[in-house]
Amino acid sequence: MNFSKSQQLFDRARGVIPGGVNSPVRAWRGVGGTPPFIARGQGSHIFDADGNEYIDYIGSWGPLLLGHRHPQILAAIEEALTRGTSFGAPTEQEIDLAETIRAMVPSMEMVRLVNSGTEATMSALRVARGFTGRDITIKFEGCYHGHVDSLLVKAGSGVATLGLPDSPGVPKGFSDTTITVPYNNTVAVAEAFATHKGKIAAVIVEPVCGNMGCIPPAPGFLESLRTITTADDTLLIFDEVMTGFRVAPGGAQELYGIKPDMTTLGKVIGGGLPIAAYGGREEIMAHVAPSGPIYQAGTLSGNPLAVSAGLAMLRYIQTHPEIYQGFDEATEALAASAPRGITVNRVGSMMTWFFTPASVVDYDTAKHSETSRFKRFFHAMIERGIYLPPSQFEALFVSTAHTTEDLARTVSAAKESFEIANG
Ligand code: KE4
Repeated sequence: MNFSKSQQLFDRARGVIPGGVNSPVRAWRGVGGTPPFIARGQGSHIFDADGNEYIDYIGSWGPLLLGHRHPQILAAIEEALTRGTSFGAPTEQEIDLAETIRAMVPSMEMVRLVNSGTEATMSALRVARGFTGRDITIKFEGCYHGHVDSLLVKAGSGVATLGLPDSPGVPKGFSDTTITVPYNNTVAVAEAFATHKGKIAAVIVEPVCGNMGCIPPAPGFLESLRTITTADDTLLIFDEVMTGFRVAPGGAQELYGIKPDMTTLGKVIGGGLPIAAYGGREEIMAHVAPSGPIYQAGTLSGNPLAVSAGLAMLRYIQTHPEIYQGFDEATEALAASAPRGITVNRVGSMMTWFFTPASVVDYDTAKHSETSRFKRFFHAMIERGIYLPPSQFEALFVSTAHTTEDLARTVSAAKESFEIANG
């Protein structure tokens, strides 16, 4: 494949944008090489500046459940455009979207719209601390909740460890109140609660992890989080920015039957436009300004274009519940292409091929993956026109736009690429 135009653009971009990208993972640091600069997308395919065509399994990192340029999403945005782009004032469509979210995710009795997943998780944590009057929060190693200062934390070794900042610029005071424990480890969570009884404001968790690669919750893990948080009046926050509307119409909380106290959403609810949300029990959300004292605000929160795209997306999901069966079948076909020695984790249409024979249940086991083999696999797939997340520690996404031909081509390319990776 020829990447010369992308190379020129990448050189130019690095002169004015840090690393040449507006989000680090896009720079291909995890796999090396030049990231294609994308010119356009259509359905399940994207086209780069050199005219190369790919089957797209990133889907903008999750938002494009229906693929690129779905006609109903485009029509909604075009209709909204006839009325303007932004007002900084309440609109009827924001109520429609909040009511639709509540109908699909009933634990979200009240909803606040924001502009990114990071804003949603940052705000949810602030509300949890303000509501409980406590400062400590628990997160899980390998889970990513956006670039919130207090969540950019790398645990010390062991469990129930108060975290250390994982990024320069995060004052130690911010991370001092964050405990990081291994995912799927209920003993570690219990130890943290025993050590900090009555002081933990919230546990925030990806109910299906996507940010260390796809890792499902172990049987009983989410139930144990629900039990232990309830017992200590701690709020359970499901970060469903990635899983919301993707693993089921009502997200992971519907799939696993667990009712969190708060939920964060993003990605899919905007259909590709910038929007996110947080919400939960009315008694909690009543504390959010201006109805309560916990401040949170945003110039473009509830933006009419993003809201219109989100409404079209959610209404499509509501009227096409069969897509989830389709996701299972399509993604299972990809999963089945993995040879011995590759561990596949999949929940619905999110999936990861881990280059390790051992089961992957948390960050430590995910890190056993041989990233050198993943890199060879990744580049072999790109050469065959298959566009995967450029990291072993990300999930790929299947959309309704992926055809049986796309999947057959991908399976065939994967078989060749696994050979090359293992060669
Ligand atoms: P944003 O601030 O990027 O909209 O959302 C942050 C976030 C919060 N919670 C979860 C579970 C998430 O997966 C994310 C963002 N996901 C990454 C993909 N691993 C976004 C890709 C990127 O950082 O460019």
